[in-house]
Amino acid sequence: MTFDLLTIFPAIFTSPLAESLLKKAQDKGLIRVRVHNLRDFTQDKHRMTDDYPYGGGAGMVMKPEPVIRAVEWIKEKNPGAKSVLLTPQGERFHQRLAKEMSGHNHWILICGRYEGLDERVRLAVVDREISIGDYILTGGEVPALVFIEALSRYIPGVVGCGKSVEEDSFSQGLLEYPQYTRPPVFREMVVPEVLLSGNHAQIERWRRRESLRRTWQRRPDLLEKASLSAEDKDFLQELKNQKEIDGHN
Ligand code: J9Q
Repeated sequence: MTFDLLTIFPAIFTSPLAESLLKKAQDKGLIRVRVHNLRDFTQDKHRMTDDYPYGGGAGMVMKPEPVIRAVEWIKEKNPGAKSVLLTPQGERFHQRLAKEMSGHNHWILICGRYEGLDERVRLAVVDREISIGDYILTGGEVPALVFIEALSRYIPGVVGCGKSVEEDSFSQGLLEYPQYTRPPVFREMVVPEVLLSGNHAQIERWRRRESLRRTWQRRPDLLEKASLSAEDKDFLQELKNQKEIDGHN
């Protein structure tokens, strides 16, 4: 899978792409990430990528020509490439979208700045618009990294342990159960005995229940879409009944 990044701050990507999962995925040839400086697509003497907004107002707006020139240059050489604009106005990114979009193998990611992008860029060259959530950011660079990592994880061989992609909390639709490692007692806090028992059926049952408990406590909205067994539903009913009695937690 290829990602072509368009940004006015290429250095932001240096470390995130040079460490951990994304580095290994590149080293294995499973993904290819190319970072392009939008300034290199300007044609004026001062290599300007932004300008004052027509109609006035605070901040600067990204000029259309460098972005459009960059996207068209990449698309000419790669007719299958699709472009994504990272923007708070885009479709909300989530796990299902990451999986879906991992089915396409060439993405051009346009990192806009917060004040905005000339509207004609959208009309001319943008195929999709994606938001990673409702918060203020300075630019689309961090959202682009989120996009790259989330899609890359669906490429066979990128995630070390083959099973853990679809098993991971969001794919399952539930939050993760609590994890422990050595030592068995730390500052008087003990590891649940069942985890030391070696009884794998009991351990699986405990983990499932803790996932359900956490999800019910912290993200009850997720339970609506999760696929739940009769035993899961019984356990959730127990939790709710217990809450009626306790009046808390
Ligand atoms: C470019 N806040 O926010 C959420 N998803 C994308 C963004 C974003 C932002 C500012 C600039 C993208």
